[in-house]
Amino acid sequence: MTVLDDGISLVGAGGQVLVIPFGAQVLSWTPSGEDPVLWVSRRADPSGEAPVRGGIPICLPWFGAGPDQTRSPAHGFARTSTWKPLGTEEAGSSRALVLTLDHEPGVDDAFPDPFRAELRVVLGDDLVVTLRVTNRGSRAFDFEEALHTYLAVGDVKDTTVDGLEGCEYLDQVRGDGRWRTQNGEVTFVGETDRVYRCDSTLVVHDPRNRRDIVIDRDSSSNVVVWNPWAEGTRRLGDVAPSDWEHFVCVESANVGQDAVHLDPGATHEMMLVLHVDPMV
Ligand code: TA6
Repeated sequence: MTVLDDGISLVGAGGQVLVIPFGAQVLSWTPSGEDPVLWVSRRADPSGEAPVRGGIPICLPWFGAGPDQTRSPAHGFARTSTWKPLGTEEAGSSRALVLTLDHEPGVDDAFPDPFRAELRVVLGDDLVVTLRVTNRGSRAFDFEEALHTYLAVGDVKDTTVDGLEGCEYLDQVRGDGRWRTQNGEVTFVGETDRVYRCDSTLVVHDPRNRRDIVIDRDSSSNVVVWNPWAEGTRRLGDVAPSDWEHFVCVESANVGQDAVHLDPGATHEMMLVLHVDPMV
């Protein structure tokens, strides 16, 4: 039995979702009559010793190596922690699942403050994923978060992302710390790793699959757009050589200068809504 065999499924009129308690990771979402929308690597590590490559990993309470660039594991410990499923709910044709993670004080030197994280996954006509973080301590803290969504696309070289026009971004591939402005839609012509500041609705156009993936967000100041291309894939042990062509990560996030400041007892809620439309 591996962490990948441990999934909880939600099945409803809107389709099917699979969530694993390891990382509270949504591993698949297949709307009725559609192909799967989320990409999972065929080389994903099932051992529970490393993050699972694909689906919607949760980056929390820091992103990458954190604000000081020294923290490990990369993207925080939430994605390699086992969350507690609280059970499923049915409301009309919707199906929901809630999982929680309690982080106790002093367990991790890099993040000593206690918090409760709650992930709510709702399957209706759309997929709605809400991440709530509550400060259970007696002092304020800052945290970073991302829903590191791997979208399955026919070919990333033909894929475009609309909705980021005019938004400022940091180019992590150049790594020069300069803010640039997005001109037109985002296209993919090489390794791409950008942190945008924007709050608009996004549309990922996937002409090969003749569909658009619509991304709505609430309380997320950033969008991270990532594809490793061939070069970056060589640095990853869990992606087969040509599989980078078949996904793009478009992540709802609050990172860097947009990290969330949370007072004692306060809760922050970030929401992601995914929807698929046939391409017209
Ligand atoms: O979200 C983009 C990013 O932070 C990239 O810099 C890239 O490294 C990617 O995430 C994957 O990170 P991971 O720790 O899952 O290998």
